[in-house]
Amino acid sequence: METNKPGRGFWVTTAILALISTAGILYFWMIPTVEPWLPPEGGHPGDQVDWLFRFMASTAAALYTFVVGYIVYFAIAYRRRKSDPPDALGFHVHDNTKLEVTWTVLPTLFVVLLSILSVRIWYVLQVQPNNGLVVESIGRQWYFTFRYPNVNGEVANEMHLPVGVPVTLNVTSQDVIHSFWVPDMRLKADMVPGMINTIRFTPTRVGRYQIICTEFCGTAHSTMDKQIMVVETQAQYDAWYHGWQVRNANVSNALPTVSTGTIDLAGGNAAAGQALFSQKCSACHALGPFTQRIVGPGLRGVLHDPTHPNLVDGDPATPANVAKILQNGYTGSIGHMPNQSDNGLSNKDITNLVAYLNSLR
Ligand code: HEC
Ligand SMILES: [Cu+2]
Repeated sequence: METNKPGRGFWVTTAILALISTAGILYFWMIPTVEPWLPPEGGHPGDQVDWLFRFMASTAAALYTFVVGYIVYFAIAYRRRKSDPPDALGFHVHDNTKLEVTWTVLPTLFVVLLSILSVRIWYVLQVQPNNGLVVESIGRQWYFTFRYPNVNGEVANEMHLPVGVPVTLNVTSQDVIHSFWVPDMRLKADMVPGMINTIRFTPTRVGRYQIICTEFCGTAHSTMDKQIMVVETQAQYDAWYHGWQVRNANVSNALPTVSTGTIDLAGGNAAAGQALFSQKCSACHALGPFTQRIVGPGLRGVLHDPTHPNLVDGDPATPANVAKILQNGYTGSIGHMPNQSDNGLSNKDITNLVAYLNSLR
């Protein structure tokens, strides 16, 4: 006669599943020590994020093993046998209050526990009051810039931070939605135009960590992984920081103006233009011939190449017409050249950039 008492097969299966799930728990618990795909944490609360990941992954591995394991075991153990009559009925169980309460209450408690553990880390990341160093990062198509207290303008390319100092990072975007991701720090924040998102962390390990944009943001999105977060000693950081204070001493902090009139090209400073170029244009423009593309055309011969008599908008290649493109932007067959405001340029910046482009041969 059939019975609902678990037999020997059930207990053997349970023992095997217990072994497999223990292996699963150990595997996930030892990440990232045993797994090269997860880099070691570079900071706090990245360590806590990893702890939570290990906890969730290992408990999920154990649960998954038992759920799938029992489904397979029961499907085999209680299959219809050749000897069974065609109208055979399985063993039916109705209403087991104790069991039903257990399988409702235990998962509920577990989910509540997960929420509590997650909220604690979320609090560290997003809610704690500002302290330490406040840095801003601005996402642009297709690079990041950074602003530091008491440094004029923006800092390009690398973001430096002193090790062990808490950082409040405010991120936003100039154009479309980007997302600021530093895998080593377990940090991620969406960069949304017109909105500031804040994350807080403390880098604890000296090193160079890749900054990646993880929100598809246009044709050159895939190139938005070249910039580095440099975590270094306080002395090294101070030297770098003072370097930018000096370098940007004459940069204006005023918001870029959207000008409508003609820009006065007299007195342009090619050296200042060159510095601006590497900061604001080199993500899209190489200093090679017109045919050398990044996003836009190469600009070395833009004003002095006999084979390039006209600009992309059809106007003759003169300084005034280059200034007009910098002012208004231009969208043509190659792509989209942002206008003055989107590139964050003052009139003076344009004057200097044109002087620089004019100096290229
Ligand atoms: C987001 C990418 C991007 C950025 C940033 C950018 N440009 Fe462009 N630029 C373009 C594209 C694309 C074109 C070509 C547009 C077309 O014709 O389709 C272009 C065209 C130009 C041209 C016309 C070139 C020619 O041969 O006619 C000049 C000059 C220029 N850009 C200068 C600059 C300068 C200076 C900066 C920095 C302030 C800059 N651009 C920033 C994408 C960019
Ligand atoms: Cu992006």
